[in-house]
Amino acid sequence: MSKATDFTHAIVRAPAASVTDGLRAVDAGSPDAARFAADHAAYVAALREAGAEVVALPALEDFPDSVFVEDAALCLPEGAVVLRPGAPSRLGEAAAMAPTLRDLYARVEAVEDGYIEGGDILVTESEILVGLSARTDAAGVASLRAIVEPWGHTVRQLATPADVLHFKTDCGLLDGGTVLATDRLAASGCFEGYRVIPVAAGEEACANCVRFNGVVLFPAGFPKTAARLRETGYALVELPNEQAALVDGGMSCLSLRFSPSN
Ligand code: CIR
Repeated sequence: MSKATDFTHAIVRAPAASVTDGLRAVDAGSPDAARFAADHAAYVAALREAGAEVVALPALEDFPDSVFVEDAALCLPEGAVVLRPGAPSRLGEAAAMAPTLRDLYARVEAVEDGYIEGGDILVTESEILVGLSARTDAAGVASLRAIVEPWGHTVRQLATPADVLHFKTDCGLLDGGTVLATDRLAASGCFEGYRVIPVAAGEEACANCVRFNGVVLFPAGFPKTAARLRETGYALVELPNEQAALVDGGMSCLSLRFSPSN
């Protein structure tokens, strides 16, 4: 059992029709809301297949990016933390998530200073890595640290590579001590002490994956890295991600994964 990859529950939120207005660094076209919904249904089915009891929240039309629930909260074994998304259009998503967390957890705290998005947080077996980014600042990291260190966690502040949305845009946890990562992130030395499996050249967009119990939820369309992971012994579930990718979303962004404490 690993507390970093074994979970009983997941929270997801249905994509809003307004997901077509989702934030993106480069405009390669807007996602198709119906196709996004179909992809999301496949993702939720994969979570259930992997053993998740899925808490499915309704769409929030006022928040185009609210399908990416990971950025609004951090769920740990000891409690949940309501985060403070650094994108102004996303800040309200955190308050919208808070009541669900209070239903599921005895202990819910909130980051009150700075900004921090869940996409910048990688929880491993031994520590919590947080990458500073355009969405996450040092005050946000300090506020998170003040909450979770009394719970027994160690927070290590790192840098997300320039022009990369989130720390986890470039990495994903494969097991408690192994990460899939891009070379540009691994080159920073942030994974010293971990086993690093590099994504194949040209397949950097698949680094964001999610280990949930026995399987790795992995974006379809990255055959070299998929083969590399299977050869290493991981069981992959390949899922369509083209629609989410148009608004810079990936596998981890679409869920909060946890085992509630109450
Ligand atoms: C955003 O720019 O905030 C969204 N369009 C994508 C969020 C992706 N979230 C994540 O990687 N955790």
